[in-house]
Amino acid sequence: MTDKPLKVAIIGAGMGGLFMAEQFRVAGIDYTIFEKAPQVGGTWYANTYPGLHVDVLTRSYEFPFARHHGWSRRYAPGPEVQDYLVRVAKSRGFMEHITFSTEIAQANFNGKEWELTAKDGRHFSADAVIAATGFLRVPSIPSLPGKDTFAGPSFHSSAWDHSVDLKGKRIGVIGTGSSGVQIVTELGRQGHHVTQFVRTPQWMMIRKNPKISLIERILLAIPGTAKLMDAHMKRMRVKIEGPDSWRFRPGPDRDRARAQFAAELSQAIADPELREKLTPTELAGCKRIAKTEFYYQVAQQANVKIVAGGVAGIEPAGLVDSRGAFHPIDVLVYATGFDSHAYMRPMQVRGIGGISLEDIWKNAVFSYKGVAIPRIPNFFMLNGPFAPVNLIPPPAGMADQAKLILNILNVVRRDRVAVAPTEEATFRFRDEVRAELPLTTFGECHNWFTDQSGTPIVWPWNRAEHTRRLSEFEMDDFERIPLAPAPQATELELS
Ligand code: NA7
Repeated sequence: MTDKPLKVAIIGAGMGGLFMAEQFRVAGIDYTIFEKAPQVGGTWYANTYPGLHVDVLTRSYEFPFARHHGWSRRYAPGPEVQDYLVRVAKSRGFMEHITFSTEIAQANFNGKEWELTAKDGRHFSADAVIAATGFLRVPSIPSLPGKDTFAGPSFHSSAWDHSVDLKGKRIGVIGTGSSGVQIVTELGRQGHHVTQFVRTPQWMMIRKNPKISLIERILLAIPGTAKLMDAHMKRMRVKIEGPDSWRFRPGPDRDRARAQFAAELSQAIADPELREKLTPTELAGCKRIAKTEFYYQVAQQANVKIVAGGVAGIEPAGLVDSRGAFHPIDVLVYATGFDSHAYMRPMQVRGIGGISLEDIWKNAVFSYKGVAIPRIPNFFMLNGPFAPVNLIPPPAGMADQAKLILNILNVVRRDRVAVAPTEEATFRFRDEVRAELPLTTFGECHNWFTDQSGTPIVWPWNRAEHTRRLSEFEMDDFERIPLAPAPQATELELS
């Protein structure tokens, strides 16, 4: 035992990194956040596409320690969330703990502590590492035939190129996930010429996004009335969206949800051909449901074209669809989603005896309860494999994860040891997750919630189960590794 205070490195200053910063501030733990961007915000800093907004109730998206009463709409526009995160970081003193424009490329456990190497070669060290690197972060851009021949500007939805003037341009959007739906709706409403390539139509929930009035904002600032209003909002949400259970469990609620979406679609879309293009064949809940107020309206405008069946190839002046028809395009947007298996990668991580994360995750990604990995000691993740992404508002999920991480860090701090989950406990947990898959809605279809081995990579139970399982802290599930003296520093390879 030594009196040296514990020093923790948080990687990422998005919602997760800021959430952990608050936990460490309260617990009196010394921390530094390394952020590759020049600002906080993570996904809300990176994503700036037209139409970006939160698609869960924004009140449930706030940090519990920094309530905000000034949202302009029930589902707030993205820039408001970004402003909120900057304000929170400034007002709670997180900024002075952040090393900006620093991408950590390597994290090596040397038996005593973590050696971190930034992409530009700078070195740092820490007793423990929290990877708060975000879940849907690494863009997935399909290598479609002829992709590199496209003559105009092209970019991924999460890296919008604002230098491109869209006026008078024919914009192609590939993808119909939440990003594609928000982009097409906004560009279409602005009167741009948009062609959306819909490989798999998806179920959409029509819901209004009203302004929050000044009176409501004032009432939300009063804790007593805010509580009543939040409870009312929650009841309204369940009334509109149905109980949460249908999203992860087959049953009558799911059938009802699907019938409602189908009815909304046929009421909204007059043209039978367009209706057919937009009618999903998949079960409701197979994929994340896109929520929209105006998409169906916009899809029927003369300036918007919906192309069914996906993209067969790309040519300098446009895209060829799966039926062989050519569509002239000047600007191409890939709203094609993210590599949901990347987690903190491409960062290279090496644990006990130099074992690499790449080797550990060679066949499939996995974790202990979404937060830790065997043989990678004193290294924790927010929203790692098996963490909730679908049903539990991010701050609520992070609160459970942070609690477990702090429980483990207390042992690390008290006993000056390195702690990692045992393989036995981790695989027991993974097998429980795996056994749950056939009982879930998303387990019945193809989506990014599962891997090729048939294991979900997301939490398959409800919110109460998340809180319960992560509140249980069994030291038997962990191995304690005595800290060794640091070996001679060696030159670290940079990727
Ligand atoms: P998603 O939800 O993963 O959607 C990606 C979309 O891109 C989806 O419609 C895909 O169709 C489509 N896609 C991917 N590859 C291709 C190719 N090769 N050809 C045609 N279409 C393709 O990503 P989002 O960014 O919209 O949303 C991610 C999350 O971010 C969202 O849930 C929010 O939490 C925020 P497919 O269905 O695979 O046929």
